[in-house]
Amino acid sequence: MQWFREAKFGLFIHWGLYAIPAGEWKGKPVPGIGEWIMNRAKIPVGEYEQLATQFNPVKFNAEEWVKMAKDAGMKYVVITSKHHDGFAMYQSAVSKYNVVDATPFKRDVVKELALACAKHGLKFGVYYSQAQDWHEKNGAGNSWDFGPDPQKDFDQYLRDKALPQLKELMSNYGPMCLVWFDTPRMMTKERSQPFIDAIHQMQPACLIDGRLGASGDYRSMGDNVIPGTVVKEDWEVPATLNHTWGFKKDDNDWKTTPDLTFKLVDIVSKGGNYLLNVGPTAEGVIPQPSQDNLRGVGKWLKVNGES
Ligand code: JFZ
Repeated sequence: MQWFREAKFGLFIHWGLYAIPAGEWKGKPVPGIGEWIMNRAKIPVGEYEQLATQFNPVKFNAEEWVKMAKDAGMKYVVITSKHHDGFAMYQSAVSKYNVVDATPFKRDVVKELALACAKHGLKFGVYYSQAQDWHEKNGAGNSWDFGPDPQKDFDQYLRDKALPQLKELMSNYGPMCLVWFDTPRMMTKERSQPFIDAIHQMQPACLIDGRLGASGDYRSMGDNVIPGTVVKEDWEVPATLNHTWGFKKDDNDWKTTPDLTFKLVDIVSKGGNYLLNVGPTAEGVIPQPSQDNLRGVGKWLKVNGES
């Protein structure tokens, strides 16, 4: 826990195929958060999958993202290695539905970021949606293609995709500081245990967040929720800069730099960590207002001697 307690401030990155529609499907705005568009618009797998053939973020530069995080005073970076849509942002032998094998881009995003973090001295971790996988017939969440969850062979999905993919992430990307699991639908303690065992065995120093389905190494607060008082256990607040996590072109309601700075100080004073999110575009660019905000917080930290 040592590094986590000292880190205090991290960069969350929600990036995937959903950055292409960016909140709009067939010319119509889809309500809700950007990375949920497949679910909110009930897009069939066969149609959504086609986005992969268009994914070509030529402006992606891992080192620039990491340098920005450093300028902000952040100490760790967590990227969506697979969100609920089931698309892996790294090369996976378990499923061809990944950024290297299914896109014209053909580059391993997780690898490039892991290397850039190592080079610039930041900790690196991954978000992995262990339960919801809208691409798989037995994954949780996709009822529009595959029917209700209770009728699925959820254990088949866990055994054949989620757990093997987690092991790939633990094997191929150097030291992981944490795995950020999420929305533990249908995850019992028994179903969570193989994930815990694999992480403990393969990377004993890797932390597990609070949303796996069994108690983790620290508590993940509700999104953007800051507790009123000091909390005894270790905790983290995941938060957006606007309202969405994944890029949405019409979400321009940005928090201000003073507000973000105040929230950071508030959280840190109560013993927590602030994991602030950016949603890069389909071209691989972090929206300018996000960059300006994060660098603005970093400037305050510098002036006030905390960074
Ligand atoms: C989840 C995801 O569904 C979402 O897309 C995003 O990745 C976010 C960081 O996590 O959404 C949640 C999960 C938990 C809570 C709220 C939103 N919660 O506990 O308040």
